[in-house]
Amino acid sequence: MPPPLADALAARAAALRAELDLHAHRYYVLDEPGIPDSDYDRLFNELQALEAAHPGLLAPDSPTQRVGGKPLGQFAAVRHRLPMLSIRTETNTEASGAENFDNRVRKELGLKESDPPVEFVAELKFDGLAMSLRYERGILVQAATRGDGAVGEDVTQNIRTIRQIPLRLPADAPAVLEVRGEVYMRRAEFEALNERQRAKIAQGAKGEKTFVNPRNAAAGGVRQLDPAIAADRRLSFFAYGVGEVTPPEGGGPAFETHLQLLLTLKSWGFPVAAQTRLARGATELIAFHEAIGQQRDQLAFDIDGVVYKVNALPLQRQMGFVSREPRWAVAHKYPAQEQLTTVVGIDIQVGRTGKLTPVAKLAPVFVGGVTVTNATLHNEDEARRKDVRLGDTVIVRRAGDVIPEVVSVLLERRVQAAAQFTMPTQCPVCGSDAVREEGEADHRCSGGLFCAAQRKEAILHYAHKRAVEVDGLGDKLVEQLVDADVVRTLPDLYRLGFAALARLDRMADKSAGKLLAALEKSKQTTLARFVFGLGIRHVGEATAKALAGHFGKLDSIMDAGHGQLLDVADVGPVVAASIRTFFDQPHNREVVEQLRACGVTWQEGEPAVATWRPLSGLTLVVTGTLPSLSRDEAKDRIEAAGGKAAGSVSKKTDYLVAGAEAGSKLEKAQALGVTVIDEAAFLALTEPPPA
Ligand code: 5U1
Repeated sequence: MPPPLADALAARAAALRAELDLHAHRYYVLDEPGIPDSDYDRLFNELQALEAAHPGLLAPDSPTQRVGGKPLGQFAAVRHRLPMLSIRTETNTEASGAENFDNRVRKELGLKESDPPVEFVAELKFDGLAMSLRYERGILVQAATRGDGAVGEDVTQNIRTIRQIPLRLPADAPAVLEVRGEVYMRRAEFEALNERQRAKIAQGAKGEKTFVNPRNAAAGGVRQLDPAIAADRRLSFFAYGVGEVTPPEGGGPAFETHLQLLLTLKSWGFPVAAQTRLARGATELIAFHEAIGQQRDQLAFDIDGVVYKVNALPLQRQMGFVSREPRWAVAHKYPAQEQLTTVVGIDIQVGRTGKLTPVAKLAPVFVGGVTVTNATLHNEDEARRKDVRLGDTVIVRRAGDVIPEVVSVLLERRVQAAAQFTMPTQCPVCGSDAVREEGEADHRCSGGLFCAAQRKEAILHYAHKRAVEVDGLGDKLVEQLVDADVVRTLPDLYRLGFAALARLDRMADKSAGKLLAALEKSKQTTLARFVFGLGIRHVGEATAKALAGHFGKLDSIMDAGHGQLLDVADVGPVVAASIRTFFDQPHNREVVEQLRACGVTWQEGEPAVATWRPLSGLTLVVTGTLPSLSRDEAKDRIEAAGGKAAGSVSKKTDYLVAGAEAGSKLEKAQALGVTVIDEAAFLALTEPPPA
């Protein structure tokens, strides 16, 4: 006989829940998805529809109920049945930190030197917030923060949104089980959250902010009264211990060791960090501390140390605890990766490629294992986004070998109203214009060869075998020449004498002679090699060849306008602007003249047959009714002559072609001083030459 309908629906709901729980565990805890997202969504939707149609089937442990709750007015207080202990911290970050703990344990246990090593469990110390999860008859009934260890806050609604935390446990779980662990945020989720926050701020959302680190974002998420906001933080959880445990009638698993306990928690669906290990004696603790220290920056989440625990539970009980800290456990820290310090200045550093980087000068601070006095602010936009100012208190971060950076400013500690940061308009090293090209984040010094900061790079580039080629002028030698101030600009290379060279370290007479001969040889070059050798930004070998072929003469390249440069195959607006900026700097022209004066020569040629592009680089707007041309015909003529046809008048408009009844565009052009021409003048301008 088929089961009554109600039973069949309840059975289907139970089957769907079991299947969804299984796949959520595989996905969120084991990181091994078993079905595609779309299949999961289909099962989820079916369960949701079933529960909506039959509210009697709804259950608090249903996966559909993770974000079910309404915003709270405040959190209720929770008295922990067993206190939530904290952990003693070993701040000695060296290997001896582990030895100290091992010695203490051995002493407490009355072990002699000849006794075997103590068995420990070594775990990660997650940088999150401690949580106690209470399950009664297998159902999550309460999640509470540590608070003062005796009384915490009931944050169950928010914790239910964490997909890694089971809402229901398998049948072999104890009647009452409190799982202790850490709620944290994965780094990728933290970055994504801040990305979303930045987008909201950019759109003018009020009261939004970015978060300083994953721990703050996680703690803030747990303390949200609205569970929808907590859900949006996509928090995670690791289990590392238990509180109250009441075995089911007939007894439950009797744990002998801490490791056994962790493995059992894992079997009940809780995430336990994969790095957890058994370690015998101080030597293995030290090895664990070192190994995890190496992996620390590659982990998907922040840790601030490792934890050692005596493995045998009877020994733990024997040792007990002092003032809320067990004697059988310790957190062995790593050097902090974040510290507070103050900004004593903001300098501009000029890199070897001319990039200008704002750098915060800091009151010395020990962070990430070294003393830090500088932190990069990357570029103008970053410096302004973080709004770092002189005198500010800032959080500095140094993770692994990464360059230290300012994470954020503590605005509440800003005492003096220093000015907002602005990028200088001139290179602080050579005084050339600092240029930020369209679409680029960085400012660059346009000084090129003239700028001391870029000199070594510029000389090496000039001497490269695909450029002017000075055989034997490698980086060590260039370094010496520049550091000894023997070579300041490229022409100085050709002024080097035998005596000056022979004075350099490791420079034998023979090598000096060889270099002088190579320099002499390099004077005979080609225009393309010379132009490439100048190191103009965006001008690679192919572009240099195209420029040489197109113009034939160096002076023509140096004097070409933006529009003329655009006529060269391979040259777009960015490259054209870069060439112009380079030759607009008097120092760069001076260097070129001096190189020529030193005897650097090449065969000049005729310009390539000029293509007819009289409107190259110019923008025209057509308005009103022209006597003979339609709008489209006029547009075609502009483009055929190499110009750009625009729809509206602006400061960038070069000509307005005005016909009858020209209206507001004519008025605007006149107001802006744009040249206005009639159709006759336009036809004359765009008349192609006779074939
Ligand atoms: N991995 C781990 N973290 N952690 C933090 N274990 C662990 N144990 C703790 C704490 C506060 O406390 C117990 C030793 C009581």
